[in-house]
Amino acid sequence: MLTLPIPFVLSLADEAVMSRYDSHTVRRLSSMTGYYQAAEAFTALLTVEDALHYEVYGIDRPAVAGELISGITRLFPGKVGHEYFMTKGHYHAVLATGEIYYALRGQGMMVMETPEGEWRVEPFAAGQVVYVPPRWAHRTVNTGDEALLFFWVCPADAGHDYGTIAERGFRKIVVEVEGTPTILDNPRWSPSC
Ligand code: PAN
Ligand code: ZN
Repeated sequence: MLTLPIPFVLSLADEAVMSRYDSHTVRRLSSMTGYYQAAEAFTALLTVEDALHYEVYGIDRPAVAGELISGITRLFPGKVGHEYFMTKGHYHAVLATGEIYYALRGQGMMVMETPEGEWRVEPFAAGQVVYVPPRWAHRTVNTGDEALLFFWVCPADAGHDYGTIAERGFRKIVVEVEGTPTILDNPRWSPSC
């Protein structure tokens, strides 16, 4: 099936949005239940407000080989205990698919790992591009005090496997230690699934 070119404008103004998008996904704090280390701090935050945690604007395409999907994600700043706000993170359902991430505003890190046990945590501040190769699960972390905004592009048929990360987490977490973003072993990481 022939599909048509899609031009759109991605503004870098404070409330950056795309001039065209097909989907808008909203993740509130409550959707992050079980993801952070500090359960009590999480509950305390949630009691104050089930605030917007991150949002994704996407250009949707048919999930067939050759098509690409793209969009922007805005991840708000904050911490649960000492752990910085982050996205859920996922493997692609089709493991053999990669992705490009391009940071537009803010300060952060990308946490990545493979089923074989390789891991990397890369700086992800405005201007930084990270190529996520096939087989690498990926999560974005906001270590700054403004929203972290980034553009991403991946194969339309990649799909998302959230379950693996939801159950066992990533091997590494990013927490504030004496005012500095610091990479630590995840004490709750478990290989059992
Ligand atoms: C991105 C992410 C988006 C939201 O579009 O899906 O930033 O993060 P989570 O998927 O971790 O909730 C992507 O990697 N797509 O494949
Ligand atoms: Zn992805």
